[in-house]
Amino acid sequence: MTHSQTNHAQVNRTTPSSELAKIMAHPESFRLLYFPVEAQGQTSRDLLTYGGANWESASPQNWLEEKDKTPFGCLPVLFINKGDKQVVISETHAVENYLAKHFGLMGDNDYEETMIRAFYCSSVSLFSNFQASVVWNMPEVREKTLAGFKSRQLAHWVKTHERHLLENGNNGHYIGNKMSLADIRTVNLIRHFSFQPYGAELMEIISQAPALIKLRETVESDPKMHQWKNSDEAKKLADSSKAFFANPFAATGKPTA
Ligand SMILES: N[C@@H](CCC(=O)N[C@@H](CS)C(=O)NCC(=O)O)C(=O)O
Repeated sequence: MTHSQTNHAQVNRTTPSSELAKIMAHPESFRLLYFPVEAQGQTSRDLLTYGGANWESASPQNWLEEKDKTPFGCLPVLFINKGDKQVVISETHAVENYLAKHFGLMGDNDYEETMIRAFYCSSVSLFSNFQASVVWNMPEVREKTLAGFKSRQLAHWVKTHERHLLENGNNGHYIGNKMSLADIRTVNLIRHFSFQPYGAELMEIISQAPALIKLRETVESDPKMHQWKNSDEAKKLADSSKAFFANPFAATGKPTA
């Protein structure tokens, strides 16, 4: 097994950062290690697809054994390969930001980059809030927290994002007339909502925001994204996401108060 096939982080911290940066600037291939669902892995998979990278998706074979061999004991982890050299990075947002910058999805100037980060952070915050207050909350309180999430956080996010998208001309992008990290992350947030057992209630709210719907259609109809989303691998990830979120505690055990 070559280093690029293992799931272990073998970062040589004694290598000068300038050498590691060269690998990151001119990688030959990537390997994304994540569980076989969309969730926190999908934006990176989409970025690799959109960037036309030579990449493969991998899932842990025995997570409990592999956990401590990853940088932070959690996934996703991205392996960046060049020849026999490798850089390993982790933490979803660090990985996504690196990939987006590498593939030119962070705008054309400081203003655009900052705005892309702002839209991105807003969608990431909503995702985190949703995960903590609804998905991974105790099932007994979920009905109440879901109602609060829908009427407050989701409604507010939809209203403000709709306004920003309309201000940009309702062209299916947050900034200018081109794809960015924010576009891709928001579409994955909407997809994540749609995978939940109560997804129809969340999608009903989003369906009242035509500019957000247009954003989703624009991202998903990009030729590379369309091809990827219609691949057997991507369809399997969507199906297993729905199955996983039907009962997330089946995999982890129920939380205690
Ligand atoms: N702070 C990390 C959190 C990632 C995270 O929570 N990953 C989950 C899957 S979405 C995980 O690895 N869970 C398995 C575990 O914690 O053992 C990030 O943003 O990447």
